[in-house]
Amino acid sequence: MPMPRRAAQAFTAVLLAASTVTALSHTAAAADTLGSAAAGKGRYFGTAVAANHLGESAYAGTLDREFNQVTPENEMKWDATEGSRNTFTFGNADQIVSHAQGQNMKVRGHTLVWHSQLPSWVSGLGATDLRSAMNNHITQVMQHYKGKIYAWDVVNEAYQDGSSGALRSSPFADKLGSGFIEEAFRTARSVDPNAKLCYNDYNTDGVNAKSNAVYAMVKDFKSRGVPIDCVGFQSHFNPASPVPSDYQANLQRFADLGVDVQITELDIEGSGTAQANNYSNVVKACLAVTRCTGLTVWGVTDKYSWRSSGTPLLFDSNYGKKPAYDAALAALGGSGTGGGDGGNPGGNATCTVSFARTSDWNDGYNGEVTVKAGSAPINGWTVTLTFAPPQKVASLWNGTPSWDSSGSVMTVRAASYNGSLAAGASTSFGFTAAKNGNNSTPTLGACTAS
Ligand code: 9MR
Repeated sequence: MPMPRRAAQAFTAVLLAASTVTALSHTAAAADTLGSAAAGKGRYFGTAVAANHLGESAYAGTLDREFNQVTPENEMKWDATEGSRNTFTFGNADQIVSHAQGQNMKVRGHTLVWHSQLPSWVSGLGATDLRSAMNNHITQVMQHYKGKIYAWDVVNEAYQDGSSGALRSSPFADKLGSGFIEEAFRTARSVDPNAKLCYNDYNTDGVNAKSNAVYAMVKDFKSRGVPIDCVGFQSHFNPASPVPSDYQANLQRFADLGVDVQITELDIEGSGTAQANNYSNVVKACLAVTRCTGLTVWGVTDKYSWRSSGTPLLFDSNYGKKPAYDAALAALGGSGTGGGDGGNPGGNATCTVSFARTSDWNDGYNGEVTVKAGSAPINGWTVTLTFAPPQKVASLWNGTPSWDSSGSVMTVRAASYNGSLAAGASTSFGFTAAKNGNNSTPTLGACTAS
């Protein structure tokens, strides 16, 4: 539900701004959840899910409201499903699948053949035994879920990082050779011909030696008729591993090989504007590639993220919508009711402002004004501050100031570089004021957006 206080604030801002706002084009009935907005673009928007959180009402409530696809985060992995040879355990994964079916969500099966979360009995096998164990695992697990899975990550993370372009060392590669991937896909097709069969990996999000190796494999599979339908790009991003500039181009070159592509484990460490812009860019990249059929974030909330300290997801640990959420929703063409303008009709370009005194000394102080876009992207903003005479602004940064004739009302427009904000994103400008004997705080006027 909308947050009444913020909605009211933003609505006031819209009323005040009405005469100066340039309305952006507005879809009459814009979708207001990630899943419905993505569906409007012919895509799904999903999340990784952990069975042990499904009993938490805020978790399940957010999941059911926002997402229309799930990937079990750990429950379908080899260690969870076949901890001892030929004894299969599906309880936790079944819980996720039945929850998803009840909500009409697609399920991505994750994952059949992976070097990690692999029970030690598998690593200990000789080649012949390993081959039959691998094929048996694929067969039993896929058989159990036949008809319920739209896509399987048949093989996960088979390639090395770095420049070698080689397969990573694993029991499968080391004992069966590179043919294990082809064999896994052929077995998978024979078990459930209706499931999409995907290869999934990380650090393959841009064009690099690793993605080139996967590309060569997919191209080879397509040319020889080895069954493969899709490639998953995990997209785990952080400052050391940012969204690559050729992300979209990389998705496109795989799509051009005749496979679907998906963003499968998206999370982007960070906060605020930077994180929001990154999410927006990733969503836009998928939408720009016709065969990019959907996106999955790697968890519902920062609270349970595998990288929780990097706050990489769309909902904070209290299930509040983050600027990244608003940005993702806006990029999908949706319109939010949470972090932005309260979903008011026609309220497209809106912003809100807040003020902080960031330092203070005898004769002066520094002020910082944070401008936050509402639930639609904005192209410009204007903020007014009224100073108590004889205070004077001595300098100002990250904005373009002008003064009224009295010299005490300052209007600040965006600088050339910080007027465009993704939905929910923020920026700030700062100034130094001379107190001239008056220590009061300036009065902050409404924010207007265009
Ligand atoms: O999110 C998963 C975390 O809970 C597990 O502890 C971890 C163990 O390997 O796996 C995480 O999920 C991984 C996914 O299955 C494959 N790509 C990388 C993901 C993050 O490590």
